[in-house]
Parts: sequence; structure tokens; C-alpha cells
Amino acid sequence: MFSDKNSFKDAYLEKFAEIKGKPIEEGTLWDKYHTLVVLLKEEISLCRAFTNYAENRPSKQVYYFSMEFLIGKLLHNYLINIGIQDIVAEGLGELNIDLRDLLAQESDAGLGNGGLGRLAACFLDSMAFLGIAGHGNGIRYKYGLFEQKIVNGYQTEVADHWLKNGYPWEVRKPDKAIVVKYKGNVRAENLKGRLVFHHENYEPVLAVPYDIPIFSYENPFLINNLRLWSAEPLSSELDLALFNQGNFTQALSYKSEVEAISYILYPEDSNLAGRELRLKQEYFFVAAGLGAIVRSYKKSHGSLKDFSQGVSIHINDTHPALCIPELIRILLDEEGMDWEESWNITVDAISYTNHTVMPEALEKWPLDLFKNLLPRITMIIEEIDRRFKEKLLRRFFNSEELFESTPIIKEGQIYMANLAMIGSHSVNGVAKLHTEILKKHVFKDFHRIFGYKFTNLTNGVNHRRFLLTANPALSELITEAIGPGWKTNAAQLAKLHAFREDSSFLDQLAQVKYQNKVRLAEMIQEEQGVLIDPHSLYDVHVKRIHAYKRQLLNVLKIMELYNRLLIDPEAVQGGYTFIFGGKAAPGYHYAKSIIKLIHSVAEKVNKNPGIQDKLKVIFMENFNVSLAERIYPAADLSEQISTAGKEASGTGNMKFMMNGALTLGTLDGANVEIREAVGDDHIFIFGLTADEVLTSNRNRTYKSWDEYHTNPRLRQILEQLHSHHFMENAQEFRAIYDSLLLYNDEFYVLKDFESYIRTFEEAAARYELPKKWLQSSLHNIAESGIFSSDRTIREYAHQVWRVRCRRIE
Ligand code: 26V
Repeated sequence: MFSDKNSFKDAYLEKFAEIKGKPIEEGTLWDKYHTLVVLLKEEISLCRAFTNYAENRPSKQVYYFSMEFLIGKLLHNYLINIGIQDIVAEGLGELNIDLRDLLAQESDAGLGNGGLGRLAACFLDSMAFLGIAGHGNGIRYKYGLFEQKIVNGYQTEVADHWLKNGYPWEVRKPDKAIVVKYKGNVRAENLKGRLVFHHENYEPVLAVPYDIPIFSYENPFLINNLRLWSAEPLSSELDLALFNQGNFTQALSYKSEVEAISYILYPEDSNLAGRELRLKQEYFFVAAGLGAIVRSYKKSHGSLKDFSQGVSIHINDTHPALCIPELIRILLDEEGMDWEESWNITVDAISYTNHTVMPEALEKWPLDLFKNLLPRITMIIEEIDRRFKEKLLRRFFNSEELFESTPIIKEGQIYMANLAMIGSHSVNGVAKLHTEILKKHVFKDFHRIFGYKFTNLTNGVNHRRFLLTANPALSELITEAIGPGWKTNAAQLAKLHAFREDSSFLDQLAQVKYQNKVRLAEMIQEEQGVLIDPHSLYDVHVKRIHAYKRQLLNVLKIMELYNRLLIDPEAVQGGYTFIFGGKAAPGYHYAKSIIKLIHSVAEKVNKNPGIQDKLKVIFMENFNVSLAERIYPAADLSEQISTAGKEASGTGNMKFMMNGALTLGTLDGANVEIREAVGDDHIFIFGLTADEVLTSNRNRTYKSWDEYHTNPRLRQILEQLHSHHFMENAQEFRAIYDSLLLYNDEFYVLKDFESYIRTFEEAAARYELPKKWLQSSLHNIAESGIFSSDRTIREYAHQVWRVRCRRIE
């Protein structure tokens, strides 16, 4: 690797000439970015070839199967991981190239919807860092999550053509392609008393892998792999043959049907009607991924007998749950093992994480659809179900409720979570509260049967991306204070407690936050022409737009403040900037009208000259990983206000925390553990608890009209919602109004309103005491170490995958 900026510069210029064939002065920014990526990839492979890892090669490989990997941009993070950021920046500077311009060239790979996909990306980093041979397996969508454009306050969606210039990190591996088989029929043959199954007349699809290297921090030569599969027609000759026969449409439709499989990421993260294409996607990357794993395992081990000792397959939610029947299919049909052995190997290899308790997000598929698309897989699922029921009958012959809730196939539907529970050896939730809810409520019957399978593994985030890379000023300050050890061991952030009374340190912390806020203000001014005051409290609510995440509650709070200020401009102390960001699923009309409401309120508030310097409301368009990295460092207050019991964990809450924001939140998801970590004095908690919500739901005691009638402030706001107050068309927000009153406020927005306002005011008052605020901010950073995904991955390694981390610390 480059020892100084000169050796970098020489290598860079040479590479540029080689691949671009023109003088650097004539190169576009893309040319220059492209060259840098190619150079890094080659250098690393070269160094790696000279590094001998043979003697401590990990014995076990982990494969993380996920429908989504929200990796964002890689270059900046990788330069830091490799430790050459300064050399590269200076070297390029001498060539009159600004590294920041090159970083801006990279497309933000948005191959995920939100938390689940970003978690997968953080896990890849931590696995590489800890020296676990852990690889991602997913889909190379041609189009990632749509780009959000706001037009007149409404969300519109634009296709995310992230590959349009090419993606220099990936390497296509056509020689490692796998054939995936759909439809057709299954023929059973009796071979000397043993039934053998042949899948015939199937429609073949070629899965071609594209590999993206995962470079780890401080250990860049130990490279893991993210393998994304692309669907292609099996051979162009097939097309041509049909074409020549005159079957033009058939020839073309085969090609487009095949390419549709990896065409686009479904932008829904709940409530997806069972669509055939989605199921095709799920089987596609499962069959391709397992096919490649089995092939390489057999090459090195000969047989699959000890497969589960050498391989862990992790399924990220139920989307890859077909790994279970697919692995059994391979062992039975291709390896000739018997059911017992195939089953044991499969269960032993597979582990499953649940990420949601929202009933509409728990996947189920019509049995008929399954039978038609995946005939052999369906037979295997039926057999798993039959054997499971048989065992159940023996063990729990008189527990009727178990027979109702736990089978995989019920009333013509296949329940994927039930398949995942039964066919894996470990099931985990993603925060303590979430895991308890799984055990006591959502999967309580499974917990009776398989209590030993359940564990909690609280989520974490990659602190080297969301703190070290995203917030260089804070990182420098931390390193000056406690040394660099926190980068590799986030628990060391606790050393920051020693600076609690150090006023010069607190001043610097304030400066860093202020600078980050100025940077965000500049961006907002540039993009939206709205001036915000960096001295104001930045109250930030960024995440997917969902009823349960309650962006509405936040808006009602802003409306209330606004109403108060209209009467008395001195009614609130200080200035507040409310910042929102997030995408709504294109078909989720309710969420889309929340976005419109935020804009309508912003329009009113920001344009009112009387209260201009008191309140500002901003919606940041197209919230994605890159934007997130700009926003977290600038936040003062982190809004985590979901209805208790609904947010499985949340990970934004952790990213805010490590950047020194204080949480204003409900006792939901990992907020509970953030509160445990920081203590009541350094967090602002309000609202119903998960138990209270559950009890109220069970007893149907809540009547949202009561809130309306007993709270005049609330009544006023609600009436404004369906008057001309904010909109010319008074019907615009009718659905929101109705959800709160006509449909009895499923998410307890009105119920939690008063305590939310009160607690916000407490937070705002604390913000007026800078020293106290800064101490709390420091306290949050210092306690955020446990929310590094390094900690989470160590737990997975020990408790679930049973692999050794080569990095000991
Ligand atoms: C669900 C579905 C359901 C049907 C159709 C397509 C689709 C696509 C994605 C999902 C995933 C929803 C689950 C999810 O994203 N959960 C989030 O996971 C985060 C990481 O564990 C966690 O922090 C969030 O609280 C949780 O909402």
C-alpha cells in the first residue's frame, strides 16, 4: 500500500493513463473517481496476495442472507478503513483534484428500504472488522429504492438508476453463475425402494453474481464479500431460436420476464400483497446463494455431511426463509441424504432474526401461488409442516391453541415466520423489549414449544461510519481526549466521562456541534432557500414515514407551538428548527399525506414574519445514507416517538446518540436500553408503555374522542386539520383527521399528546442551560459504545453462529 502521498500520486497517474488513455487534465470527475476505486481495489488485492492468512484461516463461514443491503457510499469509509485518507487527499490536492468532488461522484447504493437493510450493511463491516469470514448474499437490483422528489409538497418517485455510469466496486463473475429453476412439474421415481424426485419442464433463470469487496478497518487485506445476484436469460441462443421460429413475443417476453426478477427493489416495508414477482425474487437469491455455497463447500470438503459445522446461514427476517426448504432439497434430491439427516443439518446451519411485530409485515403467501412457481419446494414445506404437526401432537396433544397458531400452512396460506421458527436453531429479536414481546405475545405459542431457540440480540450500528467517518470534527475531539482506542473498541468512549466538568472540553464539544449545525444550515439554505438559525434547537425526526412512527404526533406539537406563538410571540423561549426526512412507500397514501401535512405546516410557519426566528420547519428531500451522515452530526434532539411496542429496535436512535443528540422518545425498541445506559437525567421519556398499549388494546378502553373533548388545545389543532387553515382544500387531510377520531386513533397519538408536549418543553428548557445540555450530550456519547454493531456481531458470533472472532479486544 502507498507509504506516502508521492507514491500514491505516481500510482494514481499511472493507473489513470492506463485505463483512461488520456491526460489527467482532460479527465472528467467520474474518470478520476473511477480510477481511484480501481487503483484501491487492485492495490488491496495485491497486498492481500502477499499476506499469508493460511495458518489462522477461520474454520467457519457465515453467510448473511438479506433481501436488502443499504450500503450507501463506500469510498470515504474505505479510505478511512485502509488508513490512507490523508495521503490520498493531499496527493490528489497536488494534482488539483479535490477528494470531496470525487466522493460526490459515487452513487449511494440504496438497495434497501430502511432499518433492516442498513443493519445488514453495518453487520458486514463489523464481521470484517472482527475477522469473521462473514459474507453478504442478496440481489443486485438494477433500480434501488426510488429517489424522492417533493413537488408542491407532495412526494413523487423517480427511478433510482444507480448503475447508470457503472459501479466500479463490483466484479461480475459469470463463471460462478447458477441456474435457478421455476415452475414445471415434479416426477417421483422409485429407485430401489427410495423415492427420488425430478424437477422437470422448469423455466430456467441464470443467476450471475457480482461481488463487492468489504474492507475492514485496520485490516484491509482480510476481505469479505458482498455477493449480489443478477437475473439473466440462460442463453441468448434460446432467445434467438424462438425468434427465428417467428415466436418474437415469446422470445422477448422470456427475456423481460427473467430480467424483471432483479429489476427493482420493492419499496414497501410492510403490507405487500403476495405478488409472484416478489416470491420469485426471494427464491432467486436463496437458490443462487445456497447453490454457490454448497458448490464451494463440496469442492473443499468433498461431502456435505459436516456442512453445518463449516457454514452458518443467517436469514435477515423471513424474506430468505426459503433457505430452509432449499437446503433440504439440495441434501435430499442432489446429495441423496435421508430426511432426518437433511433436516438436522439444515436446522443446525440456519438462524433467523425477526425485525417486526407489525402483523401486516409478517409474510404469508397463497399456497397455490407457491405450488405453481416452486413445485418441489412446496412439497418440502408440506412435509416439514406434516412432521411438525405430528411431533406437536405427541408432545402437546391437548393444547389446541398451539395447533391453531403454529402450523406453516393454514387456510391455503404459507406463513413464513412459522417456517423460519421451525426450521432454524436460533430465533432472535433485535432489542430486549422486542424479544420479550415476541416471546410473550406474537410468538408465544412457539416460545412454549421452542423456548430454547429464543434469544435477544440488541441491534447496533457501525460507529466507524456514523461517527468516525460522518463526524470528523467530533471524532478528532474524542481522539484528542481519550486516544484512538474507541475506534476499535467503542466501549472506550466511556473514558469521556472524565471530561464532564472540563469546561474547555465542553466548549469544544459545543463548537463542534455548532459547526456541524452551520454546515447543515448552509445545505438547507442552498437547496431550499430557507434560512435557519444554527443557534436554535435542532429537533430532528428522520426515518421512513409510517403511522406507527408517529411523525403526525410531532406535527401536532409544532401546530400547537405555532398556535401559542400566534397569540403571544413570547410564549416560547429560544428558537426551534424542526427537521423531518423520510420516504413513504409509493402506495401508502396515509404516509404520503403526512408528508404533505409537514409541508403545509412548514409553509405556514416559515412564512409568518411574526414568528420567523422562533420556529422553522424543514423537510429534507430524499433521505438516504449520505444525507443521514450529514444530519446526525448536526442534531440536538432525536425524535424516537413510535407507539410503544411497535418499533422493534430502531437504529437511528443509536446514530443520533453517538453524535451527541439527546433522545426524546417513548419506551419502545432500543430506546429502553438507551435509557438504561444513560439514566433518566439524560433522556426525555414520555407516553404510554408497551404494556399499557397492549392492555388498552385488549380491553378496548381507549376512546380518542375523550381526548378531543377534554383537551381544548388539541381540539383546536384537530379542527385546523380539516379546515382551510393549512390547505386550500379542506379535504386534503381528512384521512388523517378520520384516523384520529373516526377510527379511534390506533397509534395513540392523541393519548400521548399532552405528555409529549410536556416532555418536549422539558427538553427545550434544558437546552437553555448550555452546560447541563452539553454534559448530557457528552454523557450520551460516552454511553453509546454498547450500540456499536461490533458488540452485536460478537454476540451473534458467540451465541448464534458459534464462530471465533479473530480480533480479541
Ligand atoms: C418487511 C416487508 C414486508 C412485506 C413486504 C416487503 C417488506 C420489506 C421489508 C420489510 C422489513 C420490515 C422490517 C424492518 O425493516 N424492521 C426494522 O428493522 C430494524 C433493524 O432491526 C429495526 O431497527 C426497526 O425497528 C424495524 O422496524
